Amino acid sequence: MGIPEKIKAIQDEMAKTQINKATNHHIGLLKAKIAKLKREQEDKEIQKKGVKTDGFDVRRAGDATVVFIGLPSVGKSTLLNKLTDAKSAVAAYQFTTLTVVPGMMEYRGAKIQVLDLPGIIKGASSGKGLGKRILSVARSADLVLLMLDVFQPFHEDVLVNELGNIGIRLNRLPPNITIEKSSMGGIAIAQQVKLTKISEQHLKDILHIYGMVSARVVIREDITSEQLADHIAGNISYSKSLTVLNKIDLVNREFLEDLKTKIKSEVIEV
Ligand SMILES: Nc1nc2c(ncn2[C@@H]2O[C@H](COP(=O)(O)OP(=O)(O)OP(=O)(O)O)[C@@H](O)[C@H]2O)c(=O)[nH]1
Ligand SMILES: [Mg+2]
Repeated sequence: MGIPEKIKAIQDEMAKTQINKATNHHIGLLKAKIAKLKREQEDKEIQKKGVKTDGFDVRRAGDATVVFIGLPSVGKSTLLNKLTDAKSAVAAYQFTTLTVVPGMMEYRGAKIQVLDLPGIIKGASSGKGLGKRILSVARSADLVLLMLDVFQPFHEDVLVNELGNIGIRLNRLPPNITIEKSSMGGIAIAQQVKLTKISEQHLKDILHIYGMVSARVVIREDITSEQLADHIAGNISYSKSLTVLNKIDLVNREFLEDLKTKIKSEVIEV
């Protein structure tokens, strides 16, 4: 069985498992196994191509870099053109922008590089179209600007998920843990805080999935199993993000106020 089939088999098993307290542990391990397989697949792709599957080539400039991530036609290029000296093509149809378009914005003496990107769609992270390359640009950005259209305000989850799938975590810090492999002695855990989201056994099981049988683990934060798997798998980037709700000129105040009670996170109206 190849890696994609293995992933599929585990996903099928997850779909069949009811989520409750008793199965939490099991589901957590399955997720860790998937994370590990995905990483192996990524490594394989890199080996095959000989180069890292990096994003578009853009020379970083200025004091900080901001990238625009959003579905097609939400108005990314329009905003770039307003904020910077760039002239990125704007049109009423989808997928107008096909490559990275950089612009430079000056704000209180700071030069901020703004990168306009092609729109992404659900499934972008699994390599549909240019998806992966587009998303990868966000990896080294100082700020990811998630852009939503006022008539499609619930797409934030899609954007967060797609970025998450390629290992970009938004508005989160790396987990405060250290794992040092040792040659013998099993897994020794030093807990500086009480773990409430994961049991000690579960933690050991996840380490075993990654082939660690002897290690010294120091935990300084109440972590989840996902955070643990992230830490072991490595290659995760942690970026800051803001969410913009664009095209608010098309609706009235009442519509907007009602909408904002339904959106989970805070948004900046543009
Ligand atoms: N009413 C209104 N229309 C806007 C606004 N921003 C952009 N538009 C329009 O929305 C359409 C799409 O704008 P673009 O800036 O090309 O959108 P994009 O997100 O760059 O699209 P892709 O490059 O295809 O991903 C164009 O017809 C714009 O004129 C806005 O704030 N208000
Ligand atoms: Mg565009």
